[in-house]
Amino acid sequence: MPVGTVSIPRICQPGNITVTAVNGRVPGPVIEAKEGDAVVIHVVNDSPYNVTIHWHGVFQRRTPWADGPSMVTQCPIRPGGRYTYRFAVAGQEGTLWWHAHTSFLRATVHGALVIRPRQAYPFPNPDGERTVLLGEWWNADAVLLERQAFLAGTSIAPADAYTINGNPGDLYGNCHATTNRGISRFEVRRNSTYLLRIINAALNTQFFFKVSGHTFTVVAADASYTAPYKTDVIVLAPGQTVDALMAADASSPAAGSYYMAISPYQSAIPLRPGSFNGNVTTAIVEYAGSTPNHHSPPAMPVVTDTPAAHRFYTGMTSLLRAGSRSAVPLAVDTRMFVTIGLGFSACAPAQTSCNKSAPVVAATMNNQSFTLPTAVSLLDARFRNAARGVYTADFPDRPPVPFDYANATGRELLGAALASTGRASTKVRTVRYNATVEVVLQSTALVGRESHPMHLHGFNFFVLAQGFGNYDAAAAEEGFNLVNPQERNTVAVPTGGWAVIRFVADNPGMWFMHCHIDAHLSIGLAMAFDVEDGPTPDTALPPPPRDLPKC
Ligand SMILES: [Cu+2]
Repeated sequence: MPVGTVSIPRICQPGNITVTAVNGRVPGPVIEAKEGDAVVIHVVNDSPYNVTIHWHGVFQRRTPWADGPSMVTQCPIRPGGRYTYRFAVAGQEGTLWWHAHTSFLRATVHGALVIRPRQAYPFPNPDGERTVLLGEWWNADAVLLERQAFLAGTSIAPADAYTINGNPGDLYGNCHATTNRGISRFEVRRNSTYLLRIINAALNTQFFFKVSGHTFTVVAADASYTAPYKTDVIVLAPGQTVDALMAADASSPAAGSYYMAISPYQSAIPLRPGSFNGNVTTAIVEYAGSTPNHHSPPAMPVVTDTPAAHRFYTGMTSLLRAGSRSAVPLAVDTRMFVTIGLGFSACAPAQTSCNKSAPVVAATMNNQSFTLPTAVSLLDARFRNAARGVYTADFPDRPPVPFDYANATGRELLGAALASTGRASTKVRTVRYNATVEVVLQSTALVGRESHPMHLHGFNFFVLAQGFGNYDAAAAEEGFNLVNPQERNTVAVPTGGWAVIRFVADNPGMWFMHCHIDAHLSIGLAMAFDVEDGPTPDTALPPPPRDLPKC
């Protein structure tokens, strides 16, 4: 996979823009595999930036050096350098994706990773499949935008457009007459059923997804099969995927084509005007042999429709196959209660254009604002038993000061109760091999309520329960789904609420857990699990591959 510089037309503005992309295209190539395949990908960095590639959702069992997050499992591939990622996609089927895991590079460096089953799908075989990759586009180099925002201690501007398979569609703003990027088209045959593999590759935005005149049956999320779930709206947070069957059986025979559309779900409370792009992005579903004559676009939920998002996010359950039992581990070894959210901190010395007299926004988990090491990766430091000066193993199991998480706001409280909010540190939580880990993710309201899509590397987790307000263990445990909870790699924790996840730490390595909103990851909404070695040679951390990039 060559990563290089490419000139691409701006959206809604004349001229081209230079961005970094794989194979010269945004999105990049679809990687197709069968369950159990060994995957070998040579990444050649012809770009001016440091690059790593993360294989989002791949367990990386026995291959922790191939996971990809920069300075967590590897040093970046320098300009002119190369690295070969080798891993297996075993015990996983469905739609995943790959993306750069350095800075904001994933705005343009991403693509689908499709894993098909060896045998049959656990649902009627579709007549066709379509990959639908949702993105966010800036008419600027996102890496430079992120750099400027960091130096100034501000947030990056909203995207200039949302895209479906790289295109903004024909309703974008008032500029469709001048847009020099097109509209994506999906041809279908009447009375056929299609498997849509939908991926939210956007950096900072959750999406509502609809197709005019059609409904869906969701069959998988994050490459885990779900019980068939019927809906006319699909919701995806950054990092998430949904596989949905769509029957091409639109009732209006006069129409030959229908709009597919995405619109933003903005969970922030309060929602600041100007903090997001409200545009609807479209594509066309076209019936073969008919005259294109698209219906009006679907009625999208309003941008703040949290009930619609919550209905979808909580409506799915995992697919229990005949004769199989629930895989949810019942005995918990390690319990954590982790606050997630935004706070304030002082400008860091490296933020050279920051207003030193005003606080800047920082993000924390249990009051710790994560900062990446600079000299050596976490995994390398662990492998060499050389954590000193790189990370500490004291990520706390609770916040330092309990408070009214979902309601308390204001700087006085931040100052009084959270004196250390935003203090940058590199803390991991060490976990015994094979331990069952339960984490309550509790979102805070200090700066504003917001839904944070929390992503765990190296594992899927079961989502046992989700809710709004402060977590109440006694009440919540009554409602735990221990029978068929959805299994995911990214959960959108409800805005001003909580989610309970559980996973078995049976994969030794350093596994990043972080908000998949890049604007929050870059200011510290992250931590890592250090999963210890097991008792046998094949449950121990393997040595790094010879071509692992050096710092
Ligand atoms: Cu977040």
